[in-house]
Amino acid sequence: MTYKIGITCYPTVGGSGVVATELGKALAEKGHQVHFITSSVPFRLETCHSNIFFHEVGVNQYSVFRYPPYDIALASKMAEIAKREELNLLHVHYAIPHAISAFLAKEMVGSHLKVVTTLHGTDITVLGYDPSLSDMIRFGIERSDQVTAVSNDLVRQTKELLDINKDIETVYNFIDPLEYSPRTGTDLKESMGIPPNQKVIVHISNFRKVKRVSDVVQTFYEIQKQVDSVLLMIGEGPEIPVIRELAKRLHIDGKIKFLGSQKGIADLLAICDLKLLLSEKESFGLVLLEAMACGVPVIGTDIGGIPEVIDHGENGYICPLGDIEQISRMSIKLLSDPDLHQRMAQKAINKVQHEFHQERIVKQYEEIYEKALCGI
Ligand code: GMT
Repeated sequence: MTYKIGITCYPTVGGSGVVATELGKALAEKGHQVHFITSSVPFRLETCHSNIFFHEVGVNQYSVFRYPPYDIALASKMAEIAKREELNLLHVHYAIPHAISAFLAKEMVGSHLKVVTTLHGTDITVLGYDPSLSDMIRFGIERSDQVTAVSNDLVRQTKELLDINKDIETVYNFIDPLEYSPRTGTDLKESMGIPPNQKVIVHISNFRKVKRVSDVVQTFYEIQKQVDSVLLMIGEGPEIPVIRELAKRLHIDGKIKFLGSQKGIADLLAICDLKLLLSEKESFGLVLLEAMACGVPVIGTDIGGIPEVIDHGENGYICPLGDIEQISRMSIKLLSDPDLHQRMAQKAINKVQHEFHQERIVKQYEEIYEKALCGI
């Protein structure tokens, strides 16, 4: 059975946009007709596909509007596309405002149009605490036909924080195995001026406060005292100047390469030996999967969905939030023992291929669509 599906997400850089876009691409490959309804072309939607359509949401800038009404324009576009293209369902990623706009569109089109909402994290773990939004988030979730969240921990937090009884199914993040897999034979390390024996540690994020990037720098400060290493910082965000300043104060700025946003992440991961994600909020941690799929062991904090991704001592380590001493100790142990590193790298690859494989997760979403359409 194939469906006509409208997908709405934040189209700029970010895990939720990546998951939504990769899902759309995979669904199209399986014969579904996919209509992206977003403010601009999702950044991962690089290739043309006969089953993929893009509908831009334009907002009227009329001068009486102090704030252009994006949510209404989105609802209106969703309803227009749903009617014209005879969509079966809208799958929205991120509760605010997408679930609310989808609810409005459904009211306009009729109850045969189903709404599936996927919660990605900060729509609950940050916005859920905002009294001006929490009732609206609850409403959007309760009025969706099916709701998913990207980890068991996010399901738990959503139910507790918003006092919701509705079933929320965990559907983990996934990666495209063709894009993320171990690679050898690149001369990238050499071309970046990194000596062959120097270890490469990497951090990838949007450099917001929740990512605690200063903990990454503090950890690297300890590591480089004992292991000849370099730190790659990939991504852009408001904390970059703070991090640069910290690196300077610690006299390790010469050992840190700030690469900004990058497209060929798999090529960069191929030269990395360890990935650090030391966030204080992280509903899943898509970047962990990307690293693991490329055979890079990971160290993450014991918060959110991270313990559902990393098996402590098997394919990486889980350390207490902010415990620089323990994180550094584990990093040095991993970087100094080639056999341990090799074992963990292989287990990381296996875990991603078994539990977070695109095929498995896309099938799970298709089953959820079926449930929504059957009114279960
Ligand atoms: O990590 C971010 O701040 C971006 C954010 C987003 O909304 O795009 O990512 C969230 O969704 C990803 C995909 O489901 C998850 O892998 C990230 O863990 C999650 N981020 C947070 O919970 C902070």
